[in-house]
Parts: sequence; structure tokens; C-alpha cells
Amino acid sequence: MIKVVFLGRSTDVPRLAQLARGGNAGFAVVEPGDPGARQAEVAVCWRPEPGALAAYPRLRLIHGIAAGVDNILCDPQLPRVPLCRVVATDLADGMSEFATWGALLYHRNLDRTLANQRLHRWQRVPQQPAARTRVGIMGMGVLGSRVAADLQRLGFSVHGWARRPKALDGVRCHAGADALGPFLAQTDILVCLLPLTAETRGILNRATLQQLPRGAALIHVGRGDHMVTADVQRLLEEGHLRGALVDVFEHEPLPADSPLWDTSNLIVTPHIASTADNAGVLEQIAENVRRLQAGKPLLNLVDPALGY
Ligand code: NDP
Ligand code: OXD
Repeated sequence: MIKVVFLGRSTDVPRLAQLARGGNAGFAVVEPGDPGARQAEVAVCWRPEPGALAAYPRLRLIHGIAAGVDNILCDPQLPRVPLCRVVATDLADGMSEFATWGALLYHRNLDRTLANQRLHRWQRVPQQPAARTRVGIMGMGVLGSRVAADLQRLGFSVHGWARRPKALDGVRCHAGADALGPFLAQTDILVCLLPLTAETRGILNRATLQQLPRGAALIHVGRGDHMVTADVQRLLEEGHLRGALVDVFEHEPLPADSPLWDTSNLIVTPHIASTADNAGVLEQIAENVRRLQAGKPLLNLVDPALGY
């Protein structure tokens, strides 16, 4: 039976290995120290130690357990074998719920209303129809396009930005680096759903975010390294950003002494925007292992040159 090694720095990896052992995954689960582990042909991982994957000379497939694979591609000794990621309906459902919650929070001025409550201030903060609130989504892939479609159905004025042109009903799509400025200039609520790549690292910086209209809000659910923390803090202080809902951080867990916990108008959530159910993730891995063995095309392949 084909051997699949589970490795990486996350409690989700051992949980998945346990689930695979308990069920009928159709492959043998091994862990790095197990006898014969070096014969593994598939590795399932999240944030493997740099160089760890290179210890498996028979590897034919690396499978992530999440949508983002920056945590794997950053390994300088990454074996040159196909890399697959997770694409799951429940992951998109959860992301859509989270982004919708954030968009409604800012659109309905609940951030201001909650601040007024703390001051015992009865103030009917003005409201406007959703059509007048412009939500801009950076990254129009599996998750971004789902969020865009759902927000558009709620009546928001939605537009998106990606590398390549897209056609999505009722959503204006901008493509390429030259279109970033015009996209930002028309965005009241910016949702970052980009993958972390060499091109997108640090993209949420002062120069970029300053192109948003004054008083815009940020919902950041991509990766921590997209955001230049000091720039966002400064833009919040200056009121250029009216608020930021941040789910992902350069260092996770966010250290208890991080100033972000106490930054005014910044909401910290602990990387919970969305998670795919483990059973579904395991089924995707098992399907790709079956495909690998049958010589069929793999699902949800990553393009290593693009980094996503
Ligand atoms: P996809 O690969 O499906 O989509 C990525 C999108 O980003 C594509 O539209 C792509 O453009 C666009 N993009 C990539 N590089 C650039 C660039 N340089 N300029 C402009 N657009 C670019 O990814 P998913 O939608 O599945 O996931 C997106 C990210 O969400 C993940 O990588 C992960 O970081 C994050 N995530 C966060 C979670 C959380 O709980 N906080 C949970 C799950 C994911 P094009 O379509 O033209 O190729
Ligand atoms: C993912 C994540 O990439 O959980 O799936 O962030």
C-alpha cells in the first residue's frame, strides 16, 4: 500500500493523520520517525520544517491541508514534485460568512455604534443602501469570487482585482498591476483574499492603502505577510483607515505582547475566517492519492512558478 507521511508544525496535521488511521483512507499513514517512513511517496503537510520534505527520496506528491501553500513553497529545498492544495465548498461558505460579517459591520456603521455604546452615547449613525457601499476584493480566485458573488447578491457594489481578467455577473473586474490604483480609488471596504507570493508580499502597505478613499475599511483574510503592520497602524491613527478587521498575522499565534491587540479600530481574530472540515480535506487527499496511483490528472494543482 502506498505510504503517506504526515508532517508539519500544526496540530491539524496529527489530527488528520489520526483520522486517516481510523478510517479507510486507502493508504498507509506514517509519521517521520516510523520505520519505513523514508519510503513515503506522498507527503501531507502544513508548515513543514525547511528541508524536511527533502528527506523523502521517493516522494511523488506533496499535498497541503489548506487553501494557501505559501507555508510549503517557502522551503528552499522543496522537492520538485506536484503540489496540491485544498479547495472546499465549506471553506468558501465560511469565508463568505466572515467577509459578509465584516462588510456589514462597516457598511452598517456597527463599529461606530459599538464605540458609542461604550460612551453611553445614543447616536443614530447615518445608514445608506448597500448599493452605495463599494466593496473591493483583492484576489478573485475560488474564495474571492465566491465572496464577490455573495456580497453582490446582498446588494453591495462589488468589484474585484486579480492578475488576469475575469467575467463575473454583476461584478466589475480589474486585472493586473496597472489596474490596482483605479480599483483602490473606488473601494470603501477592501477585502484581501490574495495568496502570499513574491509579488503580493507586503502589498497592504502605506503606498497602496493610501490610494483608498479616506475613511475606508480593511478586511484582511489573506496572509499576515501581505500587511505592513506599522503602515496599517499609522493609517488607522491618521484616520485614513476607519477600521481594520485582521484575521492573519506575520507571527501566529499573535504574541500576547503584540501592540496589535490594543490598536484602536483594529479587530483581531485568530485565523478563524474559515476552515475546511477535516473529513473533507482527507477525502481530497485520498482522491489525489488514488489519481496519482492511477496516473490520472491531480486535482487542485498549484503552479509553483506563480506561487498559488
Ligand atoms: P486562488 O488561488 O483560488 O485565488 C488567488 C487569486 O489571487 C486569483 O484570483 C489570482 O489571480 C489572484 N492573484 C494572485 N497573485 C496576484 C497578483 N500578483 N496580483 C493580482 N491578483 C493576484 O486562492 P483562494 O481563493 O483559494 O485562496 C486565497 C487565499 O486566501 C489563500 O492563499 C490563503 O492565503 C487565504 N485563506 C485564508 C483563510 C483564513 O482563514 N484566513 C482560509 C483560506 C484561505 P488570477 O485569478 O488572475 O490567477
Ligand atoms: C488556508 C487557511 O489557507 O486556513 O486554508 O488559511
